[in-house]
Order: sequence, then structure tokens, then C-alpha cells
Amino acid sequence: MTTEPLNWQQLADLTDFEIDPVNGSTNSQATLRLFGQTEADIRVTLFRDNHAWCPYCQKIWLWLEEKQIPYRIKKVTMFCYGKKESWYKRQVPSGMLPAIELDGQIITESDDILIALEKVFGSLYLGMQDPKVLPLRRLERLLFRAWCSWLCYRAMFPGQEKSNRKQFIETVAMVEEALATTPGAYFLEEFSTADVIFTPYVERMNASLYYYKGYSLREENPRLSDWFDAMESRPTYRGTQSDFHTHVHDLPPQMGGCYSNGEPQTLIKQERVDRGSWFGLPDVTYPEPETSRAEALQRVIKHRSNIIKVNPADDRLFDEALRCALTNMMTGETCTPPQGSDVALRYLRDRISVPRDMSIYAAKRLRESLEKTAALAGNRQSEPIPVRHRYDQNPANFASI
Ligand SMILES: N[C@@H](CCC(=O)N[C@@H](CS)C(=O)NCC(=O)O)C(=O)O
Repeated sequence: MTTEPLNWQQLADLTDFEIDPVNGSTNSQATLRLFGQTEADIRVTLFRDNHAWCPYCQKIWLWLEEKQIPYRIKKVTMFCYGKKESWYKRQVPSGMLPAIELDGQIITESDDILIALEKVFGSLYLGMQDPKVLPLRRLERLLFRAWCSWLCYRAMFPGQEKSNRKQFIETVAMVEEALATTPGAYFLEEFSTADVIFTPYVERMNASLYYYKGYSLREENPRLSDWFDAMESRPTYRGTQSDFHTHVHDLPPQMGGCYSNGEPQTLIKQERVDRGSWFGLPDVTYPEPETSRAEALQRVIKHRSNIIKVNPADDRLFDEALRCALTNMMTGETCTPPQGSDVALRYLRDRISVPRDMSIYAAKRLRESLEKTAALAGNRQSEPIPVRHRYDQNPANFASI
């Protein structure tokens, strides 16, 4: 028994999901954050990427959110997604992100930005140059290098893959040791700058090593597992948190390639990240919020004309197929999409970006319904996600992101 797809109005009636981007909890849509203060209090503008993906931007974003400093956000295109805005190149000729404007002065380099922000607004427990933070910053860079060596270079001689893995795991053991020196889950006695520094790449390591190497950082290391759980208890982190699918397909063009070890366990994990089920993956462990479906629906409705326009399928065919998937997501009823729409539905399934488009659980719900609905039309996959660039995600096509 299958149901007819709801029309857009009927779908809109099923969601009252709303956030307050300015004063509510951390979100990727805001262009202004006030934390109850006024625009006159603003001294900082953060320039970050449109995709809420750049790791160095996440560092600054998280810090500002934790400190509740009022700020503006200006979103800039990263080279691998499209054309860099000329207004930004006038301010930062290299085009690199992040940058801030603090009291009229442009500052680049994420560490320098944090140091400058600390001078004006105070540190997050202990600061960047504190003797307790400095060794942790060095450890984070050591871990970063061990990760890059393992993930981003094709093994050139026998045993290289194994020795890179060993090197990474030995460095992770040092991180476990550092985390074990404090009674709580964080790197220092309290949540601090050190946690902010580790967040972006540890999140990307968790995703990429699971997918390309079959190694589950979060599940295989008890202290890091507790640390992730503690991070997820913070609304600031939840608002910036991405998922496995987004990371593993955003990383290759940024890192110059990510190399799978091709082992059977790895291929099983890859299949799961790409084709589901997305629930239960170790990219998130806090319970799913009740609003996840309503959120996904609201976000699709808001951008539906662009979502339909960029899809390679015929607009009318995809419009109906998309409404089928959304009907299924909201009602649980099976809704058979038009013939030939499997590719179109999977094209969207593969291009939901977290947290840019929606939060982690909303994306899982939407992907699940897109896949379930696509499977009723056929088993064809959409064109592969490019690995040298992500022009398929060019923000120019989504002017109001
Ligand atoms: N050392 C810099 C690194 C910043 C960086 O590598 N930014 C990348 C994005 S993650 C970038 O802006 N690349 C240019 C682009 O992709 O447009 C920092 O800490 O801020």
C-alpha cells in the first residue's frame, strides 16, 4: 500500500521548526550572533567558509560561541567549491580562511586570531600561551602530522601502510595519556582553549580513518571516547559538529587526496557511510532530538527551488520524487516515486552537508528517507562525488545559504 506524495503546502504544515539564529544556540545559518547583547556591542567579524567546513574556522567559531562574544559572520567561498569573492581578496589577498576583523584590524592565521581575541576578551580557562596549553598544542600538531602521513599519501613500499598506522596509533596513545592526567573528560581541569584546538582535526580524523582505513578512533580509545561525549554535551560543539558523510567527501580536495587501505572491514564501513544506515555510526552518540525530521523538512522547503534546480534530473520528476521522500520521512508511509528518479534522489542524498544544511540527526533522517524512496525506483547510483574539487556544491547556486 503506497500513499500519494503530499504537496508543498501540506508538507509545510507538518513543520514548525524554527531557530533563533542570532540569540539561540550555535548554528551554521547565522550571519549575526548577539548572545542577548546589541549590534552596538560588536567588535568582531568572523570570515569563514560558506560550508561551515574549514577546520581552522571551526576553531575560531567554537571559541567565540563559548565566550559568547557578539560577532558578525561573513561567508566566503573556498577555492575547491567555486570562485573566491573579490571583496574578500581585497581584504585578505591570499584568500585564506579564517580571518577576523577586530576593532577594524584584519587578523589571519587561526592561532594568531585566538591570541588576539584572548588579549581583548580574556582566555577560555587557560590561554594559548599558557605553559599547560603549549605542550597540548604541540601534541595536536604531532597527531595532525601522523594522521596526514597515514591518510593522505599512497603507500609506496610494502609495509608503509602498516608503519603509518602504527605511528598514528602511538601518537593517539600520547593523547590518551594526556587526557588521563585530568579527572574530567577534557584536556585540562576545565573545558578550555586546548579542547577547542583539538576539536576540528580530531573530528575529521574520526570520520576519515573510519571510512578510509576502517579504524574507529572514537570507539577504540576510551579517553577520546569520553572526550567526544563531553564535547557533545555542549550546544556550542553540537552546532558546529559535522558528520562522517560530509567530512569524508569534503576532505579529499582539501587534503590533496585521501587513500583507502581497501581492506574488507574498511569497504564495509565505506558502504555504510555512503549508503546507510547512517544511524549508529560513531559520528554522534547523544540521543536524537525529537525535532530532527521537522528540521530536515524545514531546511529542504526553504531551499527547495535551488535543490531542484541543481539536481541533474528533470525538475518536475525530481519535485515529485523529493515530495515522496519527504512524505515518507514525515508520515512513515511508503510513497513510490516516479520511474527513473532513483539517481536524482541519490544525488541529493550524497550532497547534504552537515552542519551547513542541517544538524547531524536531521541529515541522517533525510538521507534515510531519500535512500528508502530511491530504492523503490531502482538501484542506480548518482554520478560519483568529485575528489579533486567540489564544484557540485558551489555556494553560488544557493545564494541564500
Ligand atoms: N595556518 C592557517 C591555515 C588556514 C587554512 O589552511 N585555510 C584553508 C581552509 S581549511 C583555506 O583558507 N584555504 C583556501 C581556500 O580553500 O579557499 C590557519 O591556521 O588559519
